[in-house]
Amino acid sequence: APAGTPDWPGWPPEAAQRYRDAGHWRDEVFGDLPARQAAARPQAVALVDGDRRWTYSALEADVEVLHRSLHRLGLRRGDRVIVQLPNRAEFVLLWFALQRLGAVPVHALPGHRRHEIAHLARITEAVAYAIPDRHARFDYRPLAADLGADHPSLRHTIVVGDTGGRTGFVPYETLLDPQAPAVTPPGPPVAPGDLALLLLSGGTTGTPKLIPRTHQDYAYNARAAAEVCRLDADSVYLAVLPVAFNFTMSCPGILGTLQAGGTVVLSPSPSPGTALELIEREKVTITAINPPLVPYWLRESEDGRRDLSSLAVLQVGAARLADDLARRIEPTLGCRLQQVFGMAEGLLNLTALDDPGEIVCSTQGRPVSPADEVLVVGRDGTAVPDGHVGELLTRGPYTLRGYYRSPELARTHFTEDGFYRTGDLVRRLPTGHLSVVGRVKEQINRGGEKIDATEVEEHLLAHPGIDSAALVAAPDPELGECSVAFVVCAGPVPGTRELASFLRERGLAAYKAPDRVAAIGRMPLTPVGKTDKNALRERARRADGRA
Ligand code: J2J
Repeated sequence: APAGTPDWPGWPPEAAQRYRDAGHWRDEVFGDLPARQAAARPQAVALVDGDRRWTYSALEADVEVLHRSLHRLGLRRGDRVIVQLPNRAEFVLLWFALQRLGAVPVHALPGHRRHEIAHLARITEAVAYAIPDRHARFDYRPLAADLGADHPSLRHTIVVGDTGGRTGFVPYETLLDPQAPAVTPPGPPVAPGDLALLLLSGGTTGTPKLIPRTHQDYAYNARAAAEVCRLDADSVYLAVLPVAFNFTMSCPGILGTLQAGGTVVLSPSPSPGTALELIEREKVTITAINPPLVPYWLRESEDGRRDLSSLAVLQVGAARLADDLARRIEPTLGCRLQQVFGMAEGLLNLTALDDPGEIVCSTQGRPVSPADEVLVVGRDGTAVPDGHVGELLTRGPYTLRGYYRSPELARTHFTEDGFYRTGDLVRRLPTGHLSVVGRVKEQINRGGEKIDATEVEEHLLAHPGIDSAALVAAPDPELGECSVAFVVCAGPVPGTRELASFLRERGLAAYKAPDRVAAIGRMPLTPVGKTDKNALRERARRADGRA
């Protein structure tokens, strides 16, 4: 149903009809993709994780077995399942099995902790939670046990790896049981307009928002991106950033590659050593990273130890790439740079592979769909001329019309005629290319990781030594931006380490801890009495914000 459900608003019927007529939305659901490709190219390699490889026919076989086991476990169409898995094959296999069932994966990031996951469990009333045993020196099992106790809707914890002897946890391997009975009757078929997944938004309101994506809109997102990247059955995509991230998943990422019949290689870590070794070994043709990784990749490739000749395209996005850094990429890595300006909410901009070098190095690309509508507006809401800075508003065939279970956000985040207010300040060139110059939303973009200032401030205020707190972005040579907490304290001022452990104990993801803390006698206020964040940002920039 393109019109959505009580949980989320869909597209108006006339828009939906236009998207179908144009061939953007097709009669396709993700659960069918492995079978379709297994029929077309059974022996082609679909997925590589270390020494483990799946052909399309092996992928289909595992997905079908997992699908049956999940059904036997009691999972049903429409059920939400929080998936918090790192870059391992199990993520991809489980994801497609959930799709076949019509269940909805909720994409948590590996860095999320009790606070974030509990919020997801609360909003989505998820019935299951999939975790690794350990990853990046964190044990997810105690977290899952705590959550299960607090959220009765969470009936199953699926563990990839060792359950640690905890009863009630389902070991992932037991789901690969070939004896699991076929799902009969399969129930009403999953429809292209059904909810396919829930993505997390960077958030700007104190609580992370959930983004509903349907089969037809998300499949189009991946296909449109794959076309701009010219993916085909010979493409080999290396997943470096977390697989759950929209960028890695569908821009064109894992889904765009599998739709094209190519090969997805999973990098267990974003470290340039690991990734460049995989590029050489697996003859990777395209991969995607964020700006803070770029200098490391350049340095690592400069010694020429690795043969990177297969690499045709390096996508860089999620935060602003400095023009000067952009210019070094093609000469050093010998591949095309593609800038990517995307958002989990939808709109995706890419530079084209044949765009002039100056455009590729100084803009963040153009919308991938001819049906994407883009407005650049001034403070009064009216369009500004090309070349002038304004807020980017957008609507289109793969951009949400509202958040999941959050009707109260309709008035603040969308215009009356359905445009999503991105909160990004851009300049549009006559060619349609967009250059990102800043933002109006209260978000900190820490090298691609989004931090919601309000959310962190609420936690800082819970610290007994802090009377008032404000979190702002400051320029950072490595991350592009880092976070600075301005605090008003009657007594001793807590340092960054103390605050990091305070926030960790409150269950907050580590990347949200302030990079710097600065004591201040009194918060600067705007004429209407709100914290003057512009003044604080200026102060953080000038004084380096150090306490
Ligand atoms: C400046 N800011 C950018 C860029 C995103 C592909 C790529 C990235 C994301 C993503 C994504 C930027 N230059 N090149 O979902 O599919 C900032 C903007 C934007 C916000 C969205 C994808 N690329 N940004 O980063 O949902 O502020 O998605 O609104 O995490 O990141 O963040 P997120």
